[in-house]
Amino acid sequence: MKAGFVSVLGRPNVGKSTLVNALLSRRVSIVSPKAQTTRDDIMGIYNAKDLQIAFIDTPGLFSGGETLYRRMNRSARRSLSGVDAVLFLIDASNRDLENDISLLASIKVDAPIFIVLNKIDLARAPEVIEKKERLVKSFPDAKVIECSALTNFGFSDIVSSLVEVIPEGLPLFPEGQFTDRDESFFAKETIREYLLRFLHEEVPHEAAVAIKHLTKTDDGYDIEATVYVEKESQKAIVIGRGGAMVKRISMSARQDLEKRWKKRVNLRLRVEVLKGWRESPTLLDKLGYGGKD
Ligand SMILES: Nc1nc2c(ncn2[C@@H]2O[C@H](COP(=O)(O)OP(=O)(O)OP(=O)(O)O)[C@@H](O)[C@H]2O)c(=O)[nH]1
Ligand SMILES: [Mg+2]
Repeated sequence: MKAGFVSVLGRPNVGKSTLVNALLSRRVSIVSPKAQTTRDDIMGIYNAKDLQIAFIDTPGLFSGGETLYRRMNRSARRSLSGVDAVLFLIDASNRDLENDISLLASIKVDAPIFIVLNKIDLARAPEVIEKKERLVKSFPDAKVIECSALTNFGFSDIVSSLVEVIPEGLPLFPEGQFTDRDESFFAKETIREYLLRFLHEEVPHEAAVAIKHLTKTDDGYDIEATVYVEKESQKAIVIGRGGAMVKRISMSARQDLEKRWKKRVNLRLRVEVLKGWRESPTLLDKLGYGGKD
């Protein structure tokens, strides 16, 4: 039996969460077309015959000014401690390879790094060849794997490469466990997923979700949650005309959670202004983002 931890790193929007979900055939992490979707490390535990891999999906690495973004970066870099391997994802369809290269060069880790050229379905062959040549020049020891998290292309290559470096050992988690996160986390992230889906860039990026109360009832869950935004104008947008938008978000999140848990869910969603939450270490602690500075 082999068992180990693998950190999944890369710039925002390269497909880290999509890849972890697809490898597990399960939605552990939220996905959206917008950058900075993932804000916390989240584990997706992959089980196969004689093999267990705990993938750590991380927030996209980038240099943003706010305390929230510094904490997201730190959370991603922290995931590297004690890992057996790193999957460093690059968007194969993106022209901006030099940014990925300098980011990868800045990663200090005592474990093998596999470069995964994701979104290969969107890239043209000559583009892929050129990118691979450039990567091999910069990182002669790293293996480059072509992949499409959307079509499951390259997955056997990823798993067999990891198997070579993951140590022999007992399972790290019981077989039925597929994540390290609890129901409150999934409720919070599901609400964020619909904020990201239904609203323009600025609003979901400046919004946080807190689960105020989650209890198990006879037939399901009773949840009370608050969406915090930075400004009154954003509050009005999230609520929508006559409450239409907040209703749409809470109904979609409720149906999604009911499907996930196969239980009835009662969800009450409020919207409040919490000015400066992305800059305040105390508020970030309260909202569960990223530990101490
Ligand atoms: N065409 C294509 N799209 C992909 C692929 N992988 C991911 N995507 C899309 O890319 C977008 C971003 O995917 P995510 O999985 O949220 O990316 P991420 O790296 O986790 O992003 P952050 O959490 O913001 O750092 C989504 O719209 C995905 O559907 C792929 O292999 N091919
Ligand atoms: Mg993500």
